[in-house]
Amino acid sequence: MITGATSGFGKAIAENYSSLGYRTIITGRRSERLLELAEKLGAKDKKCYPLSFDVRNRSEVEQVISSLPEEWKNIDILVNNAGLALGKETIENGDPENWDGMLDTNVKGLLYVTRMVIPSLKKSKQGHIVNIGSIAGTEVYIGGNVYCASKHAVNAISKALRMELLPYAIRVSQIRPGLADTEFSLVRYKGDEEKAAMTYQGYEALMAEDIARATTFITESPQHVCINDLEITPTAQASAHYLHKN
Ligand code: NDP
Ligand code: 8X3
Repeated sequence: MITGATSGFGKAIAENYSSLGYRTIITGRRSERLLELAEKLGAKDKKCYPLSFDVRNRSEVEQVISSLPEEWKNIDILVNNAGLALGKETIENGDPENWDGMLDTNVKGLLYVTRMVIPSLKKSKQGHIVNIGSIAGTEVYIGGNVYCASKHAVNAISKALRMELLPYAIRVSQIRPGLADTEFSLVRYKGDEEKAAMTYQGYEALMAEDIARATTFITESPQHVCINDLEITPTAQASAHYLHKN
Protein backbone atom coordinates (compact mmCIF):
# COMPACT_ATOMS: atom_id res chain seq x y z
CA MET A 1 0.00 0.00 0.00
CA ILE A 2 1.39 3.34 -1.06
CA THR A 3 -0.28 6.50 0.25
CA GLY A 4 -0.21 9.64 -1.89
CA ALA A 5 0.21 7.84 -5.21
CA THR A 6 -1.49 10.45 -7.39
CA SER A 7 1.78 12.28 -8.04
CA GLY A 8 5.48 12.60 -7.23
CA PHE A 9 7.23 9.96 -5.11
CA GLY A 10 4.09 7.91 -4.44
CA LYS A 11 3.23 7.52 -8.10
CA ALA A 12 6.82 6.55 -9.00
CA ILE A 13 6.99 4.13 -6.07
CA ALA A 14 3.74 2.45 -7.16
CA GLU A 15 4.93 2.24 -10.77
CA ASN A 16 8.26 0.77 -9.70
CA TYR A 17 6.69 -1.88 -7.44
CA SER A 18 4.22 -2.72 -10.17
CA SER A 19 7.00 -3.15 -12.75
CA LEU A 20 8.66 -5.61 -10.35
CA GLY A 21 5.49 -7.71 -10.19
CA TYR A 22 4.02 -6.52 -6.89
CA ARG A 23 0.28 -6.02 -6.42
CA THR A 24 -0.28 -2.45 -5.30
CA ILE A 25 -2.94 -0.61 -3.33
CA ILE A 26 -2.67 3.04 -4.29
CA THR A 27 -4.25 5.93 -2.39
CA GLY A 28 -4.81 9.67 -2.66
CA ARG A 29 -7.65 12.19 -2.74
CA ARG A 30 -7.71 12.93 -6.48
CA SER A 31 -9.75 9.94 -7.59
CA GLU A 32 -9.55 10.66 -11.31
CA ARG A 33 -5.74 10.47 -11.26
CA LEU A 34 -5.90 7.45 -9.01
CA LEU A 35 -8.20 5.56 -11.36
CA GLU A 36 -6.00 6.44 -14.33
CA LEU A 37 -2.92 5.06 -12.56
CA ALA A 38 -4.82 2.00 -11.34
CA GLU A 39 -5.81 1.20 -14.90
CA LYS A 40 -2.19 1.57 -16.03
CA LEU A 41 -0.99 -0.71 -13.21
CA GLY A 42 -3.46 -3.47 -14.05
CA ALA A 43 -6.59 -2.90 -11.97
CA LYS A 44 -8.56 -5.02 -14.42
CA ASP A 45 -6.30 -8.01 -13.73
CA LYS A 46 -6.43 -7.41 -9.95
CA LYS A 47 -2.85 -6.18 -9.89
CA CYS A 48 -3.75 -2.76 -8.54
CA TYR A 49 -6.46 -1.48 -6.22
CA PRO A 50 -7.25 2.24 -5.98
CA LEU A 51 -8.47 3.55 -2.65
CA SER A 52 -9.47 7.20 -2.59
CA PHE A 53 -9.51 8.85 0.82
CA ASP A 54 -8.15 11.78 2.80
CA VAL A 55 -5.57 10.64 5.36
CA ARG A 56 -6.69 13.51 7.64
CA ASN A 57 -10.15 12.01 8.05
CA ARG A 58 -9.80 9.36 10.76
CA SER A 59 -13.21 7.74 10.36
CA GLU A 60 -12.77 7.60 6.57
CA VAL A 61 -9.32 5.99 6.97
CA GLU A 62 -10.76 3.42 9.38
CA GLN A 63 -13.75 2.70 7.17
CA VAL A 64 -11.91 2.29 3.84
CA ILE A 65 -9.03 0.21 5.19
CA SER A 66 -11.22 -2.09 7.26
CA SER A 67 -13.51 -2.72 4.31
CA LEU A 68 -10.81 -3.73 1.85
CA PRO A 69 -11.92 -6.77 -0.19
CA GLU A 70 -10.63 -10.12 1.10
CA GLU A 71 -8.01 -10.51 -1.66
CA TRP A 72 -6.52 -7.09 -0.78
CA LYS A 73 -6.54 -7.37 3.02
CA ASN A 74 -3.07 -8.88 3.42
CA ILE A 75 -0.72 -5.93 3.22
CA ASP A 76 3.01 -6.71 3.51
CA ILE A 77 4.48 -3.30 2.80
CA LEU A 78 3.11 0.10 3.78
CA VAL A 79 4.74 3.18 2.27
CA ASN A 80 3.59 6.23 4.23
CA ASN A 81 4.27 8.87 1.62
CA ALA A 82 1.20 11.19 1.56
CA GLY A 83 2.30 14.59 2.81
CA LEU A 84 2.81 18.20 2.00
CA ALA A 85 4.25 21.57 2.94
CA LEU A 86 1.99 24.62 2.97
CA GLY A 87 3.66 28.04 2.88
CA LYS A 88 7.13 29.14 3.94
CA GLU A 89 6.42 32.06 6.26
CA THR A 90 7.88 32.75 9.67
CA ILE A 91 5.76 31.63 12.61
CA GLU A 92 4.81 35.25 13.30
CA ASN A 93 3.45 35.62 9.76
CA GLY A 94 2.26 32.03 9.39
CA ASP A 95 -1.27 30.87 8.65
CA PRO A 96 -2.64 28.52 11.33
CA GLU A 97 -4.75 26.82 8.65
CA ASN A 98 -1.49 25.80 6.95
CA TRP A 99 -0.13 24.49 10.25
CA ASP A 100 -3.25 22.38 10.77
CA GLY A 101 -2.99 21.08 7.19
CA MET A 102 0.62 19.96 7.62
CA LEU A 103 0.26 18.46 11.08
CA ASP A 104 -3.05 16.75 10.25
CA THR A 105 -1.63 15.22 7.05
CA ASN A 106 2.03 14.51 7.77
CA VAL A 107 1.69 13.40 11.38
CA LYS A 108 -1.88 12.45 12.27
CA GLY A 109 -2.71 11.05 8.82
CA LEU A 110 0.38 8.84 8.92
CA LEU A 111 -0.64 7.59 12.37
CA TYR A 112 -4.25 6.89 11.34
CA VAL A 113 -3.16 4.82 8.32
CA THR A 114 -0.36 3.00 10.15
CA ARG A 115 -2.60 1.99 13.05
CA MET A 116 -5.07 0.40 10.66
CA VAL A 117 -2.43 -1.52 8.67
CA ILE A 118 -0.33 -2.87 11.58
CA PRO A 119 -2.62 -5.90 12.22
CA SER A 120 -2.06 -7.04 8.63
CA LEU A 121 1.71 -6.44 8.85
CA LYS A 122 1.77 -8.54 12.02
CA LYS A 123 0.23 -11.47 10.16
CA SER A 124 2.69 -11.14 7.32
CA LYS A 125 6.05 -12.82 7.72
CA GLN A 126 7.69 -9.91 5.92
CA GLY A 127 5.95 -6.78 7.21
CA HIS A 128 7.67 -3.52 6.36
CA ILE A 129 6.78 0.13 6.92
CA VAL A 130 8.63 2.77 4.93
CA ASN A 131 7.96 6.31 6.11
CA ILE A 132 8.83 9.17 3.80
CA GLY A 133 10.38 11.75 6.10
CA SER A 134 12.66 14.53 4.91
CA ILE A 135 15.96 16.21 5.64
CA ALA A 136 13.50 18.62 7.28
CA GLY A 137 13.00 15.84 9.83
CA THR A 138 16.48 16.33 11.23
CA GLU A 139 17.21 19.93 10.21
CA VAL A 140 15.35 23.23 10.44
CA TYR A 141 15.38 26.20 8.06
CA ILE A 142 13.75 29.62 8.11
CA GLY A 143 10.13 29.38 7.04
CA GLY A 144 10.24 25.58 7.43
CA ASN A 145 9.13 25.73 11.09
CA VAL A 146 5.92 23.67 11.18
CA TYR A 147 6.77 21.53 8.14
CA CYS A 148 10.09 20.69 9.82
CA ALA A 149 8.25 19.97 13.08
CA SER A 150 5.91 17.58 11.24
CA LYS A 151 8.85 15.71 9.69
CA HIS A 152 10.71 15.66 13.02
CA ALA A 153 7.57 13.92 14.30
CA VAL A 154 7.80 11.38 11.45
CA ASN A 155 11.40 10.75 12.52
CA ALA A 156 10.32 10.12 16.13
CA ILE A 157 7.33 8.00 15.10
CA SER A 158 9.55 5.87 12.83
CA LYS A 159 11.93 5.15 15.74
CA ALA A 160 9.03 4.41 18.10
CA LEU A 161 7.40 2.03 15.61
CA ARG A 162 10.69 0.18 15.11
CA MET A 163 10.87 -0.52 18.85
CA GLU A 164 7.21 -1.41 19.22
CA LEU A 165 7.13 -3.76 16.23
CA LEU A 166 10.41 -5.52 16.99
CA PRO A 167 8.69 -8.61 18.47
CA TYR A 168 6.78 -9.08 15.20
CA ALA A 169 9.84 -8.79 12.91
CA ILE A 170 8.21 -5.87 11.16
CA ARG A 171 10.89 -3.69 9.63
CA VAL A 172 10.49 0.07 9.91
CA SER A 173 12.53 2.30 7.63
CA GLN A 174 12.59 5.98 6.96
CA ILE A 175 13.74 7.76 3.80
CA ARG A 176 14.68 11.41 4.25
CA PRO A 177 14.96 13.09 0.84
CA GLY A 178 16.31 16.53 0.14
CA LEU A 179 15.12 18.71 -2.74
CA ALA A 180 13.12 16.71 -5.26
CA ASP A 181 11.30 17.97 -8.32
CA THR A 182 7.69 16.86 -7.81
CA GLU A 183 4.45 18.77 -7.27
CA PHE A 184 5.67 19.47 -3.72
CA SER A 185 6.61 23.13 -4.34
CA LEU A 186 3.53 23.79 -6.45
CA VAL A 187 1.46 22.70 -3.44
CA ARG A 188 3.66 24.60 -0.96
CA TYR A 189 3.32 27.84 -2.96
CA LYS A 190 -0.39 27.29 -3.63
CA GLY A 191 -0.15 26.89 -7.41
CA ASP A 192 2.45 29.64 -8.05
CA GLU A 193 4.23 27.88 -10.94
CA GLU A 194 7.04 30.42 -11.24
CA LYS A 195 7.97 30.20 -7.57
CA ALA A 196 7.73 26.42 -7.65
CA ALA A 197 9.96 26.16 -10.73
CA MET A 198 12.58 28.46 -9.17
CA THR A 199 13.08 25.95 -6.35
CA TYR A 200 14.63 23.52 -8.83
CA GLN A 201 16.61 25.90 -11.03
CA GLY A 202 20.43 25.99 -11.28
CA TYR A 203 21.12 22.41 -10.15
CA GLU A 204 19.90 18.89 -10.77
CA ALA A 205 17.21 18.08 -8.22
CA LEU A 206 16.23 14.55 -7.18
CA MET A 207 13.54 12.92 -9.31
CA ALA A 208 10.64 10.86 -7.99
CA GLU A 209 12.20 7.76 -9.59
CA ASP A 210 15.30 8.16 -7.38
CA ILE A 211 13.16 7.75 -4.28
CA ALA A 212 11.21 4.88 -5.87
CA ARG A 213 14.47 3.01 -6.49
CA ALA A 214 15.58 3.59 -2.90
CA THR A 215 12.24 2.33 -1.58
CA THR A 216 12.44 -1.00 -3.38
CA PHE A 217 16.13 -1.31 -2.47
CA ILE A 218 15.11 -1.01 1.19
CA THR A 219 12.21 -3.46 1.09
CA GLU A 220 14.01 -5.97 -1.13
CA SER A 221 17.02 -6.15 1.21
CA PRO A 222 17.28 -9.57 2.93
CA GLN A 223 14.76 -10.11 5.72
CA HIS A 224 17.45 -9.89 8.44
CA VAL A 225 18.55 -6.44 7.18
CA CYS A 226 16.68 -3.31 8.21
CA ILE A 227 17.76 -0.04 6.64
CA ASN A 228 16.59 2.24 9.40
CA ASP A 229 17.25 5.62 7.93
CA LEU A 230 18.30 6.73 4.48
CA GLU A 231 19.05 10.38 3.76
CA ILE A 232 19.22 11.17 0.05
CA THR A 233 20.01 14.59 -1.40
CA PRO A 234 20.84 15.85 -4.87
CA THR A 235 24.62 15.85 -5.39
CA ALA A 236 24.37 19.65 -5.37
CA GLN A 237 22.90 19.68 -1.85
CA ALA A 238 24.92 19.02 1.32
CA SER A 239 22.26 19.97 3.87
CA ALA A 240 19.10 22.05 4.16
CA HIS A 241 21.40 25.10 4.12
CA TYR A 242 24.05 24.22 1.55
CA LEU A 243 22.87 24.04 -2.03
CA HIS A 244 25.33 24.68 -4.86
CA LYS A 245 23.52 26.43 -7.71
CA ASN A 246 25.20 27.19 -11.03
P1 NDP B 1 3.54 15.62 -4.38
O1 NDP B 1 2.77 16.87 -4.08
O2 NDP B 1 3.93 15.37 -5.78
O3 NDP B 1 2.73 14.36 -3.84
C1 NDP B 1 2.09 14.36 -2.59
C2 NDP B 1 1.11 13.20 -2.52
O4 NDP B 1 0.51 13.21 -1.21
C3 NDP B 1 -0.01 13.31 -3.53
O5 NDP B 1 -0.26 12.05 -4.11
C4 NDP B 1 -1.20 13.75 -2.70
O6 NDP B 1 -2.40 13.20 -3.24
C5 NDP B 1 -0.90 13.08 -1.36
N1 NDP B 1 -1.62 13.75 -0.28
C6 NDP B 1 -1.43 15.00 0.20
N2 NDP B 1 -2.32 15.28 1.14
C7 NDP B 1 -3.12 14.18 1.26
C8 NDP B 1 -4.25 13.86 2.06
N3 NDP B 1 -4.75 14.73 2.95
N4 NDP B 1 -4.81 12.63 1.93
C9 NDP B 1 -4.31 11.75 1.04
N5 NDP B 1 -3.24 11.99 0.25
C10 NDP B 1 -2.67 13.20 0.37
O7 NDP B 1 4.83 15.69 -3.45
P2 NDP B 1 6.02 14.64 -3.18
O8 NDP B 1 5.87 13.44 -3.97
O9 NDP B 1 7.27 15.39 -3.24
O10 NDP B 1 5.74 14.33 -1.63
C11 NDP B 1 5.61 13.04 -1.11
C12 NDP B 1 6.19 13.02 0.28
O11 NDP B 1 7.58 13.31 0.22
C13 NDP B 1 5.61 14.04 1.25
O12 NDP B 1 5.46 13.40 2.51
C14 NDP B 1 6.67 15.11 1.34
O13 NDP B 1 6.64 15.81 2.54
C15 NDP B 1 7.92 14.29 1.18
N6 NDP B 1 9.14 14.95 0.74
C16 NDP B 1 9.17 15.67 -0.43
C17 NDP B 1 10.37 16.25 -0.84
C18 NDP B 1 10.47 17.08 -2.09
O14 NDP B 1 11.40 17.92 -2.18
N7 NDP B 1 9.63 16.90 -3.07
C19 NDP B 1 11.59 16.08 -0.07
C20 NDP B 1 11.43 15.35 1.14
C21 NDP B 1 10.25 14.79 1.49
P3 NDP B 1 -3.79 13.99 -3.38
O15 NDP B 1 -3.49 15.45 -3.49
O16 NDP B 1 -4.41 13.39 -4.59
O17 NDP B 1 -4.52 13.63 -2.14
C1 8X3 C 1 11.11 18.66 1.39
C2 8X3 C 1 12.52 19.14 1.31
O1 8X3 C 1 14.06 21.07 1.91
O2 8X3 C 1 11.86 21.65 1.07
O3 8X3 C 1 10.90 17.88 2.51
O4 8X3 C 1 12.12 20.77 3.30
S1 8X3 C 1 12.64 20.74 1.94
